[in-house]
Amino acid sequence: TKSLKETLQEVIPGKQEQLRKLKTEHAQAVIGDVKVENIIGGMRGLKAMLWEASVLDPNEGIRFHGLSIPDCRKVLPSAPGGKEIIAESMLWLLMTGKVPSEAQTRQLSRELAEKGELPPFVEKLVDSLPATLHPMTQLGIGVAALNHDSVFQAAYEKGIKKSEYWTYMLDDCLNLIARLPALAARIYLNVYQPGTPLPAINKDLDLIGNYSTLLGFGDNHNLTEYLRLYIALHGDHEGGNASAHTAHLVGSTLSDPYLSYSAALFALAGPLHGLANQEVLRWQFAMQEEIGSDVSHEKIKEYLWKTLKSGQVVPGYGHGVLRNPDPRFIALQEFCDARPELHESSIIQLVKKTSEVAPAVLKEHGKTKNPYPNVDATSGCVLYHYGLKEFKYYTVIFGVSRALGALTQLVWARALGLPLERPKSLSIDALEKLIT
Ligand code: CMX
Repeated sequence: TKSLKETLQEVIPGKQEQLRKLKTEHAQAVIGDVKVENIIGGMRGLKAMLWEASVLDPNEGIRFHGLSIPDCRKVLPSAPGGKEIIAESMLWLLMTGKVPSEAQTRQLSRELAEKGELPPFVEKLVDSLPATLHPMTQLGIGVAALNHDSVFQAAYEKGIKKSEYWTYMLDDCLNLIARLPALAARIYLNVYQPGTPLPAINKDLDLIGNYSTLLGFGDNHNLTEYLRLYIALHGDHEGGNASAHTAHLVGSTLSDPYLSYSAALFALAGPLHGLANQEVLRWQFAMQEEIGSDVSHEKIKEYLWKTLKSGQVVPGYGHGVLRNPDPRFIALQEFCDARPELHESSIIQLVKKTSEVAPAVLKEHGKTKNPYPNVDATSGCVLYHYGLKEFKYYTVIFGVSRALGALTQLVWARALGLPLERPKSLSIDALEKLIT
């Protein structure tokens, strides 16, 4: 059975050659214009980044190396006794472009479990943080501190060839992914169940099986399966989203993966990005409190208008690229539809009913280019139903997941020798001069 590193070693030369050809034969090819609206509009739509693992089509949604979410759910190995995609099989696909065998998936699970313990000084550091500090801030601090053991940084200091960068990057990336469950679970217990000891990592479990166990939900098979799916689906969403882009930008300075991903987490912690899943639950519960138990489409509509008229965004709706319902939203809805116990959940039903009403209201409101739900509209309510009720923690789970894609790209960026990212900025005066 070939390991992830061995498989990458085989795949990388072909990609390097593909890129070399592109550079030598087509470096001057024009693939788009830069408009003033791109510069003042958050670079929306500007094709300006290389990102290998996934491409987002505005209408169809995400594809990971060409595979749609339904394709992935069919072909990617799950955990023993489970049905959903797991982080390891998604990571393997993102990294190599290939579907791993069952044996390769298990081997990667074991490798990650063996690397999963936190250094004692990071445990102490995280334990010293106040429980009132937002869990995302705690996660970013913990991830940054893990750079103490960066093999890339140590090797760079000794002096290594550019062609070797990616191997050290890969070691760091796998170490970081392996340690995220223990770090994220420690934060959860410190904040919500102080004094509860963290169980040891089980070497026979997959990464998210362990995460669920460390959180205290090891016996909750439904939640564990949901976490597996959630984390696999949130793994990558091409390169331009704020968290992935941040990791890429910081990594382009040859900052190690810990520092790069820590920065990415602080981008994910914004309410227009990853924090939206926390916001959705807060907002849906406020809606439930206001409209009471008699939940009708009409009452939801009134509440939506109230939110919009007060100048706030409707969390969980709209997207920078997507122009249709998010296939990740659809996959999580399908997860709910397939489980009768979830049909009884008032919060899951409220989220579903809201998704039936909100697109028409947002269309009438007329501002957003995409009136449909994104993944954050539904990701939290299932966690809530299955007992993980602390919604300030939800973005941490997103943070455990997004490492899969953002760190994959760091490995590839170094394997492909991508340079320091440094776009040109202009002042308003300079922009005006260019126009006239
Ligand atoms: N509710 C109300 N207004 C919205 C809206 C929503 N859900 N989505 C977009 N708009 C508004 C924008 O605020 C903007 O208003 P202004 O012209 O006054 O600035 C206008 O519609 C046009 O925005 P857009 O081009 O359609 O969307 P953007 O690419 O600028 O922003 C996003 C995308 C996600 C930030 C935005 O849709 C939003 O704020 N959604 C709610 C928060 C959310 O769910 N974020 C999670 C996204 C997924 C993720 O990253 O996790």
